[in-house]
Amino acid sequence: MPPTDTPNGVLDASARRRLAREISRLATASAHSVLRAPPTSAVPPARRIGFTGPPGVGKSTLVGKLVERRAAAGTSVGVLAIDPASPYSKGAILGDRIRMDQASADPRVFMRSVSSRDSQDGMCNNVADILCAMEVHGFDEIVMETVGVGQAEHAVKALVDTVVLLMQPETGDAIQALKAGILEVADIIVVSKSDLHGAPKMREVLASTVRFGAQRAVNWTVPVIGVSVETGKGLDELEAALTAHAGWVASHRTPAETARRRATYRVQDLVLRRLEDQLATLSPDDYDLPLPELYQRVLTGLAQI
Ligand SMILES: Nc1nc2c(ncn2[C@@H]2O[C@H](COP(=O)(O)OP(=O)(O)O)[C@@H](O)[C@H]2O)c(=O)[nH]1
Ligand SMILES: [Mg+2]
Repeated sequence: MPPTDTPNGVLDASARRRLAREISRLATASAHSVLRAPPTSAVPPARRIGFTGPPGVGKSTLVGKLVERRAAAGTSVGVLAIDPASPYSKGAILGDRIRMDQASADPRVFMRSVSSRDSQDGMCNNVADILCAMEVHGFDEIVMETVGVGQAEHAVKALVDTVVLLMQPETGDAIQALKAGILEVADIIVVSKSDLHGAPKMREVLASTVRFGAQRAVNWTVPVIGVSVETGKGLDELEAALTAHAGWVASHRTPAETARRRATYRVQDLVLRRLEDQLATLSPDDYDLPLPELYQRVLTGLAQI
């Protein structure tokens, strides 16, 4: 629900409660119900930053630290953390809340974590709408944390302005990431836990991969930054890279392009979810139909909104 005062990202207790409830509602709402009343985005929109990477790589810890620093500098920040679906997800949510607690005591910071439930792409339902619902509150920045599981990266890429990918030293993650093409979505790469042994080596591997890989964006070379939240190493460098990338976005992407990219993701997400629902209504007998007929049946069902 939009706030009544001029929104500046500083929410009182009741606005916080309302936004938290709205996020929970959207995270589990059907495609159908969202279509009836889609939240609209604010003008001017918030700067959106996504943090992604494997579970345990240090995303929540880094986001907590960064948000604390930015809030101290006067920036209002809304954080959405999307947890992986797992039997332990309750623990994971609690873990995120506790680690981000220090930052969330600041009135300029709003944080919420939601479960990714059973979604294939590691996202919750209606993530595009949740971001819009947050945006109307006037945050300067919106930060989204997602677990890197294949498709999620592409959702993040479509929905935020800057993607920060985290990798930690001494794991097979880098190799896996190279295979899966995950590095391709990153605007900034962070080697997390750089107080640990093996961080310089990991940085070197990633930096040379970036250097010798195909350059994806004109005038932007993906920086690889060693960061440790334990020691504070690399945090200034990361903030400088975020500022530099904001400048790049401002001069290389038009608001219309950004809006189109987000709208494309949104409609694709809604249609895919409708399709899943539609497929679930088929009976075993339907699969005996010739393929063209089965195809037609599914299409007809999809059209019946
Ligand atoms: N040594 C070290 N450990 C860290 C650092 N950042 C995070 N961790 C630890 O890594 C673990 C996972 O962190 P978390 O932020 O929950 O990772 P997430 O699953 O990616 O959100 C926690 O036990 C953190 O304390 C760091 O800079 N150095
Ligand atoms: Mg986390």
